Amino acid sequence: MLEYSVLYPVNTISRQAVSLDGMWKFKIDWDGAGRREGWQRGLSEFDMIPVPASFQDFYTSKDIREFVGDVWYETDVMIPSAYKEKKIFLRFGCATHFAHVYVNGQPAGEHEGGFLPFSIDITSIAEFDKKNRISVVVNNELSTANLPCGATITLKNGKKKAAPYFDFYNYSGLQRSVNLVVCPKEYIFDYSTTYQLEGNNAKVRYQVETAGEGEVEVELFDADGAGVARSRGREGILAVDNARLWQVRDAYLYTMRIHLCHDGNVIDEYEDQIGIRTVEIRGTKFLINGSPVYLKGFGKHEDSDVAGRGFNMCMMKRDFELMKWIGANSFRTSHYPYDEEIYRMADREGFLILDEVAAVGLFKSTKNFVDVTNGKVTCFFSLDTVPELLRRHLRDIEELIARDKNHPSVVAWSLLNEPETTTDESVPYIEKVFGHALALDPQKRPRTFAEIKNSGPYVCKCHQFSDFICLNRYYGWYIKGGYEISDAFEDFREEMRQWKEVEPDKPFMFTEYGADTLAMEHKLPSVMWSQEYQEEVLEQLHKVFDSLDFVVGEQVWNFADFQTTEGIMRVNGNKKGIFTRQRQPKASAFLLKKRWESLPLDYKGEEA
Ligand code: CKX
Repeated sequence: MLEYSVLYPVNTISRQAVSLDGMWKFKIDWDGAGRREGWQRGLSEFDMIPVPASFQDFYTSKDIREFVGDVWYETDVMIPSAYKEKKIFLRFGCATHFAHVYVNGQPAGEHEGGFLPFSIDITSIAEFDKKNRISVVVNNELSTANLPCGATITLKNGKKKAAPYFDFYNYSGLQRSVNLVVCPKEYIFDYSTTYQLEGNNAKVRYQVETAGEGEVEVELFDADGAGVARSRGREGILAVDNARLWQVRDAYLYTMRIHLCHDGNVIDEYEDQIGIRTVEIRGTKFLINGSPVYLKGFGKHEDSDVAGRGFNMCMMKRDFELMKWIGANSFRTSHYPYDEEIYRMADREGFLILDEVAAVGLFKSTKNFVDVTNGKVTCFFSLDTVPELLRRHLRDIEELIARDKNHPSVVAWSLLNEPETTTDESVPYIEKVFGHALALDPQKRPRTFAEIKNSGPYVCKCHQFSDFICLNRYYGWYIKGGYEISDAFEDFREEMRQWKEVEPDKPFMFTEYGADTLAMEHKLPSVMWSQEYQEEVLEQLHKVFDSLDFVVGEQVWNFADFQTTEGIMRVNGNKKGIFTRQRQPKASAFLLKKRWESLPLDYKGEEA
């Protein structure tokens, strides 16, 4: 169990979430002097920047954009004496990638890993009826000892440079909301649910963890606010007659209200929305509520102009509208856990999420998008940083499942993206990762990882750990693009024939496929990078998917163009988006809309 509660911050009769979002003081620690000089005692000569946001794209200086090292943030918060008998936490939606937090100059806590929330108990150091200074030093250095993996190199001029082993920009900073969370001294720490469907009825099993003694009462309300079931105790069953299920693109949410009581008096109240649904893999089918579903959608990124990877509520809204317009029903949170608001929106809109931990770059290459296809072996799992990496990876999985386990939209865990799996050393590592997720998830959701071309059917030593197989395949792009495309598709069919031999009883999904395309580029007949070529690649690949009954999902790469490290293979970013970075459609958006609107939800589901 985590040492802090990661429950989403809510306001109830007993709890308050005070947003600390806004303009924060900001200072780049060019020479790494801040910790030594004690900048937590108050920043001087600072700038002001918005939180949440990545800091990189506000500035016109390349040195700031490319800065690697410590950056400092500071704000203050008035804590009234009315909170004296309460527990007071600082809750960060994330800090990318390492954070040390100080309150009034005193060390308050720290966190490793850049994409998950953490809470720091500041009850004993808070000063009442005064402004409390919150200082955070955030470090964005990459290494193979932390997720996502990469290196930090030093240039001849002494400046550091990020060398990611992954294909997205190393945006960093306080990229998600920060809250002061105030709750009673004895409080609800966590809860979880599992579901069992019985005809028209459902059993919702729950578990509540509390910090402190007291009795627990749980009540379930329907969408109109009418009470439908109640129970007492830290564990129990809520019996729901005529349960309305959470269905794909037809979400129904119940409100779960938890009370922690002393002698009949409510000490703490927590409220959340849950969806009643089951997830199961049976044979080669992926089932929601016992019925086969076909997943259509995207690998995405949290990425937008100016805010970078900072949570952008307007973009989130636009993205969901576009996904509905195009007929998608799912997405993968490639390549890291996204902001909590995105999962809440998916819960409401009925989207299926493959929830990915930030385990990307477990293949030692700064051009991994090429090397993961050409058979290169980097012996990643022989690196001496791997034990430390595994510790952090397991911890990230724990934090991910603690945060996301109650979202009906989360239907699978994606535990790695494109790791090297052809060496013996990869096996115990990946086995531990999979075992950990299974042990921690109360709902025992299916687990998977996204496999690269190098991890082919006869050479991958780890596919057996996946409950369903996810493939990232670029036939027609990294593999035999252009006029060779016909060979590419023959090779593709052959690879899938081999996969069926190796994994005959599992469903397969394509979690990446596509082609880079410049939104302004048209060419007849097509050439690579033109809009016409992207359409051709997708059309051909879809034909192969359609011919394979064990392929039960397609998530094209990528939803939108996104920022990457600069290089000769990237035109100011990765351009495989179906939409531009500004969220306007390329020609292939219309092709996908036509296809996805015509595919029934239970496509290929017949014999399940
Ligand atoms: N997959 C051959 C991981 C993504 C990249 C994508 C690409 C690669 C392809 C691997 O993060 O963006 O190169 O477009």
